[in-house]
Parts: sequence; C-alpha cells; structure tokens
Amino acid sequence: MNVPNISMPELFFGGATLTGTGITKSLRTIGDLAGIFADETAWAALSPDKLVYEVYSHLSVPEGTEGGLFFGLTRLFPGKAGNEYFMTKGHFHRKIDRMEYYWGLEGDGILILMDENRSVRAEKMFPGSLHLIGGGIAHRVANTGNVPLSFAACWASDAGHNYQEIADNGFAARLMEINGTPQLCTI
Ligand code: PAN
Ligand code: ZN
Repeated sequence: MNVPNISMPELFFGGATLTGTGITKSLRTIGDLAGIFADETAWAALSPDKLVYEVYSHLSVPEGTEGGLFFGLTRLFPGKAGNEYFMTKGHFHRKIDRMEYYWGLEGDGILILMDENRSVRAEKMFPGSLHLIGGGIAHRVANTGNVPLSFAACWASDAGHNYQEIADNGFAARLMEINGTPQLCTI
C-alpha cells in the first residue's frame, strides 16, 4: 500500500549551518559584551561593531512552554580582548535545574562550567565532542583557535536564561592565554 506522506524536512543541519523554516538569528558584537572581559581597556580598544558570535535558533514553541525542545547553532569567531579569548556571555538557566546538550561542530574551544557554589571546571570542545550540561550549571564557551568555533545546542523550551547572575558576579575563573596556551585563571 502506498501512503503518500513522506515529505522533505523543514530544517537542514549541515556541518556548521542551520537553515530552513522558522530559524531566527541573533548577533553579539563587542559593543554588546560590555563588562564581560577582564581587561576593559583592551575591550574598549576593539571596534564595538566587531562580531563576536552569532546564534541561529529554532524555537519550535513559545519560549517558556513546558515539554518542548529548542535547537541552536552558535558560531563564535576567533579573537581576544587582551589575553582573554572571545567567549559567549554565559548563563544559568532561569529554571535552574534545566539541562542542555552542547556538541562541537568545527574549530576548537573550551566549555567553562560553574556550579552554584562557584566551583569551575572546563571541557575541551572540538568537532564531535559532546557535552551534557547538568542542572544548576552556568555555561560559557571560549574560542581558543584561529578559525570560527561552531557548536550545536539542544535545551528545554521552559529553561529560560539568567544572564544577570553572570553579569553581576561573572564566572569564578576566566580562560586566558598564558605563554601561548589556554589556562583557567582566577583573576
Ligand atoms: C545556547 C547559548 C548560545 C549563546 O544556545 O544561548 O550559545 O550563548 P549566551 O546565551 O550565553 O550568549 C544556550 O546555552 N542556550 O540555553
Ligand atoms: Zn543554556
């Protein structure tokens, strides 16, 4: 019996791109990242229009809906403000117990994870790396390479984002280039 119900997918996830129906794109420039980098003079010397990262998202249900999933692809460009690698703002989820998967697609970087007691650890990201971010864990990614770092993410549609905690208190450690290698520093 021939059931004529096979369609093309609405979304296309090829390597490090996400295209298709209902994709939204947001940009974060140097100007959007005030207060994020340790060396404010080095940050201020960069063009405020310089693109640091872009996020392509597929928000399949209204934000806050219980039971749904969101999918995102972040492309984080290489660069530094002083000795600190370009990185995402980082956040806890507003519903703090909500978990998330990240996985590396292209480039090299480091995922910085901080629990609610401000204890920090980090995991290397590279094409094929898979990271389960547990509940109650703030997460931020730094690009330690010379090419864009792209990673995909999948998280609960009721997770939300709490940027304020990180804006107010930062992470307890920063990823700095010291003698040519990335190191977590508590400055
Ligand atoms: C990701 C992040 C994305 C950008 O989709 O939102 O990588 O990082 P910031 O949101 O910290 O600027 C995610 O973790 N969603 O929950
Ligand atoms: Zn998240």
